[in-house]
Amino acid sequence: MLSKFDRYPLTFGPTPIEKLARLAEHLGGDVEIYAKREDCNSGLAFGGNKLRKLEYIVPDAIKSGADTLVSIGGVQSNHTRMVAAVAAKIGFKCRLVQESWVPHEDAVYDRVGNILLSRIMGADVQLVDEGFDIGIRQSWTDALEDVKAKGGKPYPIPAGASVHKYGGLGYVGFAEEVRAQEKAQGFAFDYIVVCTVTGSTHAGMLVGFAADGRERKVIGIDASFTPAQTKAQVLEIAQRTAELVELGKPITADDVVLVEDYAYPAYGVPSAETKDAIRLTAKLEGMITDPVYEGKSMQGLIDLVKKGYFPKGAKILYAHLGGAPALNGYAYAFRNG
Ligand code: 5PA
Repeated sequence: MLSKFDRYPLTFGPTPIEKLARLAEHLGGDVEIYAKREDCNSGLAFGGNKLRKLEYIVPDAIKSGADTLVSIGGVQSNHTRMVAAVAAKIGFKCRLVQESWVPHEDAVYDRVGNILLSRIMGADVQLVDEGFDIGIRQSWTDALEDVKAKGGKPYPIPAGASVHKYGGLGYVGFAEEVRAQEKAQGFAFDYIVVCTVTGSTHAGMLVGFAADGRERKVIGIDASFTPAQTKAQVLEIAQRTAELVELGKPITADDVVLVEDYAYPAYGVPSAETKDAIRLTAKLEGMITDPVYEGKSMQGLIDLVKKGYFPKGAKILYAHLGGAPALNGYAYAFRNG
């Protein structure tokens, strides 16, 4: 579905699929759980889901004649860290707007983890005192104007690269890659569990898996705590991406499965249950998830398995999308493990 699009390789290649046997056993042994390790996909600044998306955006950035990638996220955004890494790799400058999306108080929150890495990679990091919103932001359009005013040529990359015209393509590729891995291993997955916020990861998967009728088997776990906006954005990106790749069948609102129960108490703030899910996965599997995204989707996966949401014998693929560097901003919560 993607052969007509330019791709600039930023990842190692297909990501491994790992069986989480001890976690599945701990949860009663009725289902099989696997993790697709998108968190280990690249040598660029610890990798993660944004690189698959950026692989289809970088050729357009280079073609445009721009010299500065301009993007936006929260203070501990993984996405902005990945944009900083990609800018370094392709020889662009990088301007990042980091808004106060998370009502989290920690003495070193704006000094460690993702933002630390972005600074080390040479990005021009600007802290802005605005709250959470996955839409287009004034601070970001101001930054684009500011780069121009200073004689630079900005290339705009929206939050999570999601509403970029090519933002959904990378995770169409994920679905194609999973299909090839399923063929090689001799079985297919019944469900794919994914963390959803700005929407293009989920949307891309939905389009990719729609090609073999599995669009409603992609179970999004909302971590935005603004699920109506996130769901609408997933649908909009999926429909646009379906047209781009000529899917040949319509994507409707009912195709977007988004579980809203685990994003509480706020975007970026882990609940006691999120922290328990992070500890459990770490202790049983040595697999690290974060308090903002993957900890919440892991909490959702664990709870849904416990509730019997998945039929006995189901094979579930958990997409591990990265994000561990943000843990440094939450050190106090884990001071006793
Ligand atoms: C992010 C996003 P989508 O935004 O494509 O829905 O992906 C959700 C997601 N897991 C899941 C991890 C580790 C993520 O980083 N992160 C954003 C960021 O600024 O880092 C875009 C919000």
